[in-house]
Formats: sequence, C-alpha cells, structure tokens
Amino acid sequence: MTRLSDKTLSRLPAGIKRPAFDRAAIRPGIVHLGIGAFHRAHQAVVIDDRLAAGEAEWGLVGASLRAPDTYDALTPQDGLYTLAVRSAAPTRYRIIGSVCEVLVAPEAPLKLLQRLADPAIRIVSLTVTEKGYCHDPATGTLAEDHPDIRHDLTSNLPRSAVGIIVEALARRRAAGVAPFTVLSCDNLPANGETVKRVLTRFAALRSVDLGKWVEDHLACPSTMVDRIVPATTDADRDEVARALGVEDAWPVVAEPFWQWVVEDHFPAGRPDLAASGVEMVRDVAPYELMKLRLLNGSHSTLAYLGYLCGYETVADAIADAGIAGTVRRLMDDATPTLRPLPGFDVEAYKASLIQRFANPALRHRTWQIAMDGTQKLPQRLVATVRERLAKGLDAGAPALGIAAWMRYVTGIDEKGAVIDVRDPLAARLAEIARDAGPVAERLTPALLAVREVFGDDLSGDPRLGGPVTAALAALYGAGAKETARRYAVGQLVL
Ligand code: CS2
Repeated sequence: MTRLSDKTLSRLPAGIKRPAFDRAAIRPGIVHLGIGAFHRAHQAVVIDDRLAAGEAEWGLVGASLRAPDTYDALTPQDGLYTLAVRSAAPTRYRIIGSVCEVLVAPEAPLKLLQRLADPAIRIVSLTVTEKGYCHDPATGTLAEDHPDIRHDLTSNLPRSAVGIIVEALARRRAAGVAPFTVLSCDNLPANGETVKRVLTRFAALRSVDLGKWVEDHLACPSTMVDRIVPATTDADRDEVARALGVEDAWPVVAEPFWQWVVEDHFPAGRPDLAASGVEMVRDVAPYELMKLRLLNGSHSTLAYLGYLCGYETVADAIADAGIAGTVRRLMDDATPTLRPLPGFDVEAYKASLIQRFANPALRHRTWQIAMDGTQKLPQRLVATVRERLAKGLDAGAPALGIAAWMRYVTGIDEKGAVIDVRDPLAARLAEIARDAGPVAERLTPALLAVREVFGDDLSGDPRLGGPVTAALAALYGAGAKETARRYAVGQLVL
C-alpha cells in the first residue's frame, strides 16, 4: 500500500483534516526530546495549530533518545502521521504536520547537538518519562551515580537528556547565544523546578561556572500535561490504513480530552499557545497536584489491581464495581491534600475521570501503566499519604494502591503466572520479594525500605506500614477482585 507523505496527502478522503499550512515554509523553533506517542498526540497537535495560524518559526525537530523506530517510521512519511481520536463516537482522523525532522540521538549525536545550539531553537521540550530525568524520585535531586550521568560527565557525546541539554547549553554559552527555554512535559512533581535542579547540578559537576550560568540564565517553566494516549498497536495501524487508504507506519491514538497548563515564563519567546487552548498561568502547582494525585494516582491503582484481577485494559478494570468504588475512594482521600483552585469543580473533575477511564474505544493496557512504578508511586500515591499523615488523617486508600503495587512487583500473578515487571529497579524488587516470600508481614516492611519510593520518613512509619500490611494480607488471602469489592463497600477497613 502507498505510504502517507507530502505527495500522497491529496489522495486522502475529503473528511480527513490535514495540515492547513505550507509545510515547506515552516522553520524549526523547538527541539523535542522523546518523540513518543504522548508528545505526538499532545504538544505536536497544538504546534500544528500554531503553524496553521501563521507562526511558521515554531516547527518541531523530534529526537528519540534510544531507538530509531520513530525515525524509521516517520522519515519516509516526511514527518507526517495520523492522530486518531477515539471515543464511543466515530473515530476522528487528523494528519499532523508539525514535525519537520526526526533525529535519533545515539545515531546522530552531533547533528542533535548542532540543532540544539542553533539560535533559531528557542524551546527544548521533553517527554522522556520519569526515569529519563536520572533523578532520585524520592528527593528530586540528580542521581549522580546513575550510569548515564557518570558516562555523560566524562564524555563529549552525552546520551542522557540531562547530559545532552547541558552540552548544548555549554555550546550556546561559548558561542554567546542565549539559552533556550526548557519545557518538561512529564508527569513529575514541579517538573520545571525538577529539571532545573538536575540540569544545574549536572552543569555544576562539569564546571562551577557552567553551573552558575545555568542557574542564573535557564528558564524552566513547569507544566501540567494531560491526554490518555495508549501505545499504538498493529490493529490501530490497520484501522488507520483502512480509513486513510494509505499506510501510516506510526499513527497515534488518543482520547478526545486534552489539557495543557503552562507556567508563563519564556524569556526566549514562545508560540501563542493560549490561542490554541493552552492555559497559561503563574503557578502550575495546584493543577499538577490535582492531575498527579487524582488521575495518575487512580491510574496506577487501577493498573495494579486491574492487572491482578486479570483485566487487560483500564476500561475493563473500571467496569468492575469494586475497582471503580476503590478508585472513587482514592480520589476522595486525595482531595484534602490538593490546593484550592478558585472556580474549579473538583467533584465534576473526578466524575469526568471515571468517564475517561471507561472510554470503550481506547484499549489502554493496565500493563502499560503498571510500568516504572518506582518512578511513579512517589508523586502519585506516596505524597498523598505523606500529606494526609501530616494533617492527622490516616493513610487512606493509597495504602491499597501501594499494596497492589507490592503484590504486582513480586512478579507472580494470582494464577501463578509470571508478570513481566518493567521497572528500573525490577531486579532489586524481585530479589526483595524472593527473600521475603508471599507473607504480607515480611514483604511490606522489606518493600517500604526502598527509600527511592518511600523516602527516609515513611519506611518505618506504622501509620503507613499497618494499613499496607493489612491490604497486602487481604490481596494474598482473598485476591484482588474480592479485596477491591470489600474495600469499596467498607467491609475491609485498613
Ligand atoms: C499513565 C499516564 O502510563 C501512565 O502512567 O498514568 O501516561 C496517563 O495516561 C497520562 O498522564 C494522562 O495524561
């Protein structure tokens, strides 16, 4: 079948939206590190709108930091790809044209550094997932003994996002070019401050001067990003090909909803994001806490409980009344830890999340969300517990989410089958689980001692240890489905 490309755009069926601008006239103004599905269904769509509005200087250069798969898929397509928006309504297809070029960092490191050093590049945005920041998730500081960080401190061809950005900043500084703005679009707490902290520290380890320059001159506004974007499957490719009549090697599939809240601090300039529906604010923190603790906290809980019950997707899991009730309790327990957002209806937001999780057309795998739990739990569940305890409340429903994670990372499911646990600390977690055995009283303290997740304060705190042990004992004794059912109706008290 013919491939999607600039040349074949005119052959698409009339109803399919396509780039409303002259693609040959756009110039790169943003380098994005981590050009995965999320970025292509979120920021790249907003930028596509800005290009259509005539802001031709904000084209995207997308870089993959590891695999060449996105490059291989998109380069023959002139960077074009399809966004398929799925819900109970008929799928909407749109061709996105904001990506001018894709690079693969390990294959073309110098080319990437050249692009980053180009004065025309005024924003460097990132979706490199939580672990891509090479930080300690419990403290948000640079993990100085991380193998990539150690490598990048002694090599002029860095491989981590942190090393690449700092090398590019050093080149700009040497050439008298002002820094770009660094825009983290990952689900990290205070993602702007966090990225600035790790970049500043890394730069300081390279040289005191560079550290000071980064600290004084680099702008890293915080952002809250939201859109549910499951990994693309072959079935998605087939469906898109049928709708388009041409083949797209890597379309992206997303829900209709999207939200992007951005702290408005771009000394080097920015596109008119607000004109495309982005909320430009002074302080992102209240939005970010709400999203991390209500949406992502629920997502992780759903993923672990749902996977253990044998549910493949989030929609399957939320259709289980016990899991839905547990998630509802989780959101209610997180609510007292949020910051006020005047005029914002938090109850309506929670109800809308349940509906989004129930989207029948998305097929978002519980296994996908279960990945990298050690990087996600601190801001999604553990921080909620910490704040509840500080307010004199009990640990609440996050204790069950944490216990479900513990049960999951043992690597053996309820039927005795192996779970493919993906996590930077997977080997250590498996060893802990092996040593402790399937006994809640032993496994709970052993996993609570993973300080990257629970910090130094919560590991030995009985206010967390007690309820997590009780929840884990229930998961072992009654299974995930029955535990969620009992918890949802108040029969299981933690
Ligand atoms: C999910 C997120 O995979 C995960 O961990 O919780 O990717 C989630 O879908 C997005 O944050 C939604 O905005």
